[in-house]
Amino acid sequence: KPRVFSGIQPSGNLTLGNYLGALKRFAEKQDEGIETIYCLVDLHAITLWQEPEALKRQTREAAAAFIASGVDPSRSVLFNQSQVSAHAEMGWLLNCVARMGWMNRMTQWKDKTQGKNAEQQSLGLFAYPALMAADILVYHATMVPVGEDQKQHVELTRDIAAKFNHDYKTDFFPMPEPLIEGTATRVMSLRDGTKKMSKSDPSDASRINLTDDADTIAKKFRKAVTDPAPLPESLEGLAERPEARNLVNIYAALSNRNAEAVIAEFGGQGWGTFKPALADLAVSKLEPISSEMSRLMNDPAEIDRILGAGAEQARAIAQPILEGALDIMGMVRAR
Ligand code: AQP
Repeated sequence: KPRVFSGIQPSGNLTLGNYLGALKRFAEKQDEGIETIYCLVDLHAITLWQEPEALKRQTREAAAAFIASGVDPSRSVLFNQSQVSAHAEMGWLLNCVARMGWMNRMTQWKDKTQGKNAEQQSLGLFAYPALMAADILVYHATMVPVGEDQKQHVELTRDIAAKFNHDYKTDFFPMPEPLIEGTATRVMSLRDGTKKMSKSDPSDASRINLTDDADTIAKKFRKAVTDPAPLPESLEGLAERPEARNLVNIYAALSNRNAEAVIAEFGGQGWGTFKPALADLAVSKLEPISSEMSRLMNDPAEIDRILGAGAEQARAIAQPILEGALDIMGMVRAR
């Protein structure tokens, strides 16, 4: 039976990249009637230091963003990772299956340690992909909707599952598939079309935050770095123009069309026409989300209640799978 699992780190402001690459698609998967489990991965967030009060606020805000984007806690399981201890326990088991060399090859590890002394990074940051594998495998999830940047981690999850199955001569773990679909699988920075839009980018102008107001959204798109040429008449004309391609893809994803249809409408027009149209579209899609988020944030106790109830549902699925893995690995249990 197909089962979807995915997560987001509550490590700061969620961005338009997180919305188009993840949240919007999470709601779509739920609406297709597939069993969906979504997690705020707070144990991943602390691989880089988080101010404790800020982490709590960000976790509630991310939960509000899920709900405001259409994830319905009565149809999807929605919770924060640290409330379901099976994640950390399965994480340990898989730390003992995964190899250091595999972790060393992860591009996210390389990116996050670039220009820094890797010796000074937390052990958790290095082991992050094994915990992510545990997040997925502890539900026997088969489908993992993610942005392009997470593809390598889902492939590693398959390698870890395959090694476990091989080492213990079992078919216990099903192989999860990354689902990377749509026109916005990699939304780029508004300041540099070769860099991913990221919530941890030091420049706020590089991203649209889900909490930005209409004026800020319009200003950020107006100031987005582009070349001066008008939009091309055909899709091929975007090939060597990463900034233009990014803005066209964002327009396409927000309007549920493909890039071709956007070029058919705007080809030959200048940025003076396209950027305001993009800003208007983004505001019309994001404004209802940000106002629903602020409404939900007025009642943090209700958000905590929703996450607690989701954690209970998650535990009921994860615990027997964790027990199964422990048994296969030879851990004695009371009968
Ligand atoms: N720019 C993006 N375009 C498309 N999808 C994206 N995602 C993130 N950025 C983009 C997708 O959002 C989900 C959650 O990501 P995450 O928060 O777990 O971590 P991340 O991928 O490391 O995201 P950020 O925003 O770049 O966070 P920081 O700056 O903290 O590292 C994933 O499915 C991801 O693909």
